Amino acid sequence: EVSKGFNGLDKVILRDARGSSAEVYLYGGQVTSWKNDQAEELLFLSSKAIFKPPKAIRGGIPLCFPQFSNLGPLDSHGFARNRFWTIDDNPPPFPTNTSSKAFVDLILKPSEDDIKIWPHSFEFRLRVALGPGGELMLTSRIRNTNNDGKPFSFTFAYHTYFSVSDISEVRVEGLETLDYLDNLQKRKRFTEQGDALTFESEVDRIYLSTPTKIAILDHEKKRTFVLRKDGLPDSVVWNPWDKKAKSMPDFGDDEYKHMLCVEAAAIEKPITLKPGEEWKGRLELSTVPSSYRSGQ
Ligand code: TA6
Repeated sequence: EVSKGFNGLDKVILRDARGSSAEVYLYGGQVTSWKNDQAEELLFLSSKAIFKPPKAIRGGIPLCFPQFSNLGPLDSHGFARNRFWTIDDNPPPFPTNTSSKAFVDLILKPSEDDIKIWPHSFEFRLRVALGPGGELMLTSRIRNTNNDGKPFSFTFAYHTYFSVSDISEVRVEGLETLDYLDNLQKRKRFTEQGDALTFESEVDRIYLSTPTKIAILDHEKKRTFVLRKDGLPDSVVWNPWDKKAKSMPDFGDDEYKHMLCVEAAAIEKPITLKPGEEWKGRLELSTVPSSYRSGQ
């Protein structure tokens, strides 16, 4: 159902029969909450998030489109997360394999002003759904609707903020041995050593050609997030740590200890669409109990 969220901004609340829930703001088309059937919040949302356009909401799953970070002429992460989306009442048939009843379809099309800064027409349809086991499923479908015959290229990320008990007791599995671009070293290319990722300082990396499945283990909660993706070859891993955290007005000084961004993305090879073509990028988040095998 649609209700009023922070600052009177409209949000849609999804609930399933088992008690899982999710919330997505029409502002930014941004998921800000995903709770399991124990009503535990699984996403990080900063206590200092500013729910005031044009500032992006700090947390949940910001949508980075049509540009990831500063990889182009637009403001960082593009403008989809800074726009009001609308509910799509009659979406074209959604080729999704879920019988999910708890879902909402949103749509974003560029305004005249948007076309001035990014001279293309598009339809960006987002479906947010709760799966049969409380999984959170996001499907983005982006279509080139240019009538001037022009193709366009874009980069994309589901900029997901996971809630973790203590960043110093988190491991990420699935990115071992892969190449990454280190944003802290002018995006120089490195190769990950052969063990799971652990965190003891600022990390900001774009892992390239990553597997469909990535696991994020939270020691204290004995819980593993499982991220499954399709159409999104790259994975960004980000924690600002203390210094950068202090420099962000919409982020609490200590909040870096309780969040980690692992972002399903298409960055190294931008997506190019001819008029009429559509791209689909899917993200499915779930949790499983995990016996945290520290040090293994
Ligand atoms: O997640 C990677 C990143 O590009 C970082 O470099 C950092 O800038 C982060 O996104 C947050 O960006 P934002 O514009 O939301 O403050």
